[in-house]
Amino acid sequence: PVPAALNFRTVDVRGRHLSLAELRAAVPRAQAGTMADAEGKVQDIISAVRSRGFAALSELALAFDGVEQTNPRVPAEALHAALADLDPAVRAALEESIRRARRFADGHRPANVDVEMGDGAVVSQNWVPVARVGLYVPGGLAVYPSSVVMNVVPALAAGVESIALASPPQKDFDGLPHPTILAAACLLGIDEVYAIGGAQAIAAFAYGIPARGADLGDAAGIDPVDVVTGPGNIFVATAKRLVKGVVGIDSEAGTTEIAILADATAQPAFVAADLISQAEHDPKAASVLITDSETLAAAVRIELDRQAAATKHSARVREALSGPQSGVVLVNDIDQGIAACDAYAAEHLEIMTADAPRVAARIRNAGAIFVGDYSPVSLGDYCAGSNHVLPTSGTAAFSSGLNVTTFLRAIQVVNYTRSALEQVSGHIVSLSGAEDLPAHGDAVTARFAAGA
Ligand code: HSO
Ligand code: ZN
Repeated sequence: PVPAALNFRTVDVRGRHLSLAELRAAVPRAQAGTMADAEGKVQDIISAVRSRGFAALSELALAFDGVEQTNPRVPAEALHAALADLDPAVRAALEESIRRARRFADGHRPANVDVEMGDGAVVSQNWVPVARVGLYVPGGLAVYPSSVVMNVVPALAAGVESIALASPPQKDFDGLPHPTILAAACLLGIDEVYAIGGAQAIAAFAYGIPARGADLGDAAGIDPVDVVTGPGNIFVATAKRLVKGVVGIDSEAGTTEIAILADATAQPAFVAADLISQAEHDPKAASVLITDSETLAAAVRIELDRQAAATKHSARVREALSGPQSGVVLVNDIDQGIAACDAYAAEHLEIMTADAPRVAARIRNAGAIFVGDYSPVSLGDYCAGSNHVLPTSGTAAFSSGLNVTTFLRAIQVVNYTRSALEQVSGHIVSLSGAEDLPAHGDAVTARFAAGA
């Protein structure tokens, strides 16, 4: 039977001048409250993991993953065996992906600076890696060895010394994460890998898990980390939001989104294929087309119906495209299109317009931008060199995708000589007086008092 046409909805903002707030309200978006709904459940999981450690982890592995688990640590032999068994074509692809990600990471590591503020007055900014990180690799409807690359490569390039990785236990693989994930970890030299999924993995990393004694079957503990990164579903994104402050996080990289800004010059088949490629991740994934061309919108609809019916994960794709989070936004012109893109702040934004680089340069809010007909999101997902762990649900307006600086802190170092301090001492005394904090000024004048 031919499935009914997709319910890919239309939002028409043409002929109206909408403010940023109005545009934000108009663009397709998952129903508000989705994250709030998850929050209660996720908080319970975090509390259980904090208070009962390994015992809670094994209960959650049984409940969520259907796996009996006593110790989530993946044995080194399993990592090596997975790499030995890896399909050579997948290995070659991972190696190329790693090479490009490394090259890009090395290219954007920020340089330390020493700035001379005056004679004998130096202020430096040094980028220092955090000591330990916990990287999360999802494994629900799909398995994500590519996310191993995206998490690990920038952490290594930043100089992080201790790297732990978690991914959900799989019933079909003896309760270990998927073998391709283990192989990718092994390829990158990561040996601390845990079979822990979802919010419980984020909690285990944030708070650590105490070692278990011989009475309960020895297990080394999990040390808490400084930063947790990685993409995931709504539960993972919510868990990251809840532990933020206890640890650093990259961004809320939740259910995936693609927006495409296209005009009449775009290829409808490419546009549809790219919208479908991200809808394939999750029935809640968002695929949004923003265009000033009704003709293109109509042609894309035809392509979507055709391609969505034929694709492997048709049911999931159709659900994602028919949800309130997906649809086409009809705009007056490219200027209003750019405003709509900024209001939406997509995780991934493709530009398929005339003079795409110029249009791309005008975008302010996006996790990553893909320019022209030959830079699809799936290139970035696997092999561009860019990162695919990116801010979702509008958080691209204030946060960045995973990159080397995610794992670095900028430490400012102040080094003034006696005479350099003396030069500004009067100003310090004035300001300390103005703030009624005279001891601040005294700390300076004490150094220049007779006999000092
Ligand atoms: N598009 C996803 C990443 C991914 N796609 C991994 C395929 N594998 C979120 O950026
Ligand atoms: Zn993807």
